Amino acid sequence: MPNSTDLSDEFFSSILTRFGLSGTVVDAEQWRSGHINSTYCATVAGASGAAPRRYVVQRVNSHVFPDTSSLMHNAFRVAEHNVNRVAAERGITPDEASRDNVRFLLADDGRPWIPDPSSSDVWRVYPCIENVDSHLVAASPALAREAAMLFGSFQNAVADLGGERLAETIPDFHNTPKRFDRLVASAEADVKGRLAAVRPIYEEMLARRERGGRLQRAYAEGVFPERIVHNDTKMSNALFRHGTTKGVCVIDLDTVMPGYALHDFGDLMRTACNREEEDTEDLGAIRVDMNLYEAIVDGYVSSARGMLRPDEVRLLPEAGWAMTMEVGIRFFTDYLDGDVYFRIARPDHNLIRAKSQLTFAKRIEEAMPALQAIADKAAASL
Ligand code: GN1
Ligand code: MG
Repeated sequence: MPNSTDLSDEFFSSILTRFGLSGTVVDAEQWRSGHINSTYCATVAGASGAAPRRYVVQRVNSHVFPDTSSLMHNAFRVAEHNVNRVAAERGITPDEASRDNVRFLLADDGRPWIPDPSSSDVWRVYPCIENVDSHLVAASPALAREAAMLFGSFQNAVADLGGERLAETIPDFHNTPKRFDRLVASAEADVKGRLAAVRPIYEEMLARRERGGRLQRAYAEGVFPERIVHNDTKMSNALFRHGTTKGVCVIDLDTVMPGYALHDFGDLMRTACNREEEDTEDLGAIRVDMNLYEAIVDGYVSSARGMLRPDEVRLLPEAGWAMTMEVGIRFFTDYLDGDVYFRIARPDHNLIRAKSQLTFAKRIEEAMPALQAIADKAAASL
């Protein structure tokens, strides 16, 4: 049966065979949600009457992740730890837990990835988590709360990962001051000559540079410790049981690294408290939905309660601001650089994304007293 992707059934077969799946590939589709890696879902026919099974087959972008081997080493360790933890908590086997949690398959050489035949990218495979939905934005406080609980529980689950410190596969990933430095360098280089037309946005971003270092300063002062965190906690990386608001698991373990728990809350706030999508052009519709915000504070603080310090919880709204600004300046920097990092669907896509994020950051600034009051109350309840 022809599949709808740019790759043939035979290509998917050749990959899946290396992961011990020799059945016939009967269908494949591409999932286009991420901005970096390429994700496909391949259906493999079951042997003699067994039901077909679907597998997520992902190509990891080696331009963004030059050290793909460390990335997969991190992601594999974390996924195994999480699956074992969930299995122990629910009294089920790790295999059963992997139905509802990411668990990478091992290839025939014992590694959880294989090289792409014609590039420095790598391929990995995990059984598809079935009967789930993902959402780009949170349609209700129930969904937002549940997403926050999934990310908080994930932080809890990986907090006791033993062994060596996880590799920093993208150094300074959420170092907002360095992201500002790179923005300035790109504006000075202006390789595509795009700056002149968008200088007011650049100026508005630069005016926020000092504030961009608040979390790093708090960390340096010992307000909160480094932890193992997910680092890409957008709403769409939380899965829900199909048709319900019941959380199933978090996906996308590419950037699990040592970092700040606050950044995980912040990136969720960026995507779950704004009812408009990341690339909306309707800037006037962007606002902070206080009901969604209250829901994620409640969900996150209740699920990560044992780990969090009161002074850390007081910084939750600042983290939402920081992650929104940071992602905004990363989109803008990429626009100035000529769109070399984030995948785009139209020429000004990164500029549109940057404008929406800057707008949401401004709405957070205006809402800050109300946001802070809710965080302070949660901190006092610890
Ligand atoms: C990228 O590819 P995706 O959608 O999982 C990016 C995140 C950004 C996000 C913005 C490795 O994530 O940091 O927050 O786009 N991932 C990387 O939507 O840079
Ligand atoms: Mg990601």
